[in-house]
Amino acid sequence: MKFVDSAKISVKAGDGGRGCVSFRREKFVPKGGPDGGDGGRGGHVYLRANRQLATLLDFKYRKSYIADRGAHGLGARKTGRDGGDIIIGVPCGTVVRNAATGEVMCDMVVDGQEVQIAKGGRGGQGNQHFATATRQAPRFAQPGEKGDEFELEMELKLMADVGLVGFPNAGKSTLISVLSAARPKIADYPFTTLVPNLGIVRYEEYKSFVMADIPGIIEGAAEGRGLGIQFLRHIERTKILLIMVSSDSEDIAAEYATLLNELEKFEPALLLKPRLAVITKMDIAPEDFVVPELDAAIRVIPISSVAGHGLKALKDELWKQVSLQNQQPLENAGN
Ligand SMILES: Nc1nc2c(ncn2[C@@H]2O[C@H](COP(=O)(O)OP(=O)(O)OP(=O)(O)O)[C@@H](O)[C@H]2O)c(=O)[nH]1
Ligand SMILES: [Mg+2]
Repeated sequence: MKFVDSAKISVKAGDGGRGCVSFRREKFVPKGGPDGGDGGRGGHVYLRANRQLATLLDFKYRKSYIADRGAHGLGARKTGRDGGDIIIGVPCGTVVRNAATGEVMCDMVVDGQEVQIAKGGRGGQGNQHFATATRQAPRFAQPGEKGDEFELEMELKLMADVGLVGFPNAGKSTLISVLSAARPKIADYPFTTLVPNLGIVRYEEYKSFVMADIPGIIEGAAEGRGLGIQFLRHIERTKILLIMVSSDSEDIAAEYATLLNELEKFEPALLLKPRLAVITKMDIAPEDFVVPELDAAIRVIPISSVAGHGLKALKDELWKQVSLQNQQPLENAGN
């Protein structure tokens, strides 16, 4: 599975229409005043995030997007028509850079987010505006302004909805392998996973969400122990965190607290995300195992990826949370 997808396109907003030079002509009025209308505005180019789109593949086939120019002004003070705007759909998670400078122009995050990426040129003023007491017959008008023009570099980062967080060996990769088509390496030694894996979890018919399996975290990860925590940036944008602790952990509550603590050291905002906890490997838990309460506000779901226990309840709960987040209104959508 490919996580980063990129494309380069050029966009050009429409130029403004020219202002018109014209003089009123009426029967019996030999020398009418200036009546040249203004040019229309050139079309803008917008980008709009669309969660139905999954890749940047379309841009391999079409690389150039040019909006119409504004129509030129006409006599009798008629303003030219504005050029039509263009809206280019991009998948959520597309970062857009100005190819010439490398500067990030926008980050398309939320479904429906719209950004004006290239501004159409203003129409020029017609000669009707330039008449003064001493210059009653201006024979000039303004040209239209140029529309913006950019080469854009787009990069799509597939955004995970759910990020798996746990100590090494907690069973993160095993969970993603039973819930999705992802086939990460699974082994009974710590730090099996070195790079994040993404998997698409199908839910009922037609529904799905993306899960990110990342390397294990240990106490002191923020100070560089284990694999460190830099890979936590892969879950910075997930909607939900799934905190995973194995049923054979020596102290489940302490392990849970350590994980939250390391998350907080990386980025305090991570703790503001909705989260769920699972106790994994319930198939090897002793008979008298009691599912602990970890945090008053969150649900703790016991599961076994190997035996398939609790997975339906987990998927139901994850879907519920993901769709709740999807319904959030546009906020922090960037510019
Ligand atoms: N009995 C049992 N073993 C499990 C279960 N889930 C995972 N394991 C085992 O636990 C070990 C670690 O599993 P992984 O899925 O690789 O764990 P991880 O959290 O991805 O580990 P790292 O990538 O090292 O962080 C493997 O030997 C798995 O077979 C489970 O539900 N029951
Ligand atoms: Mg793993």
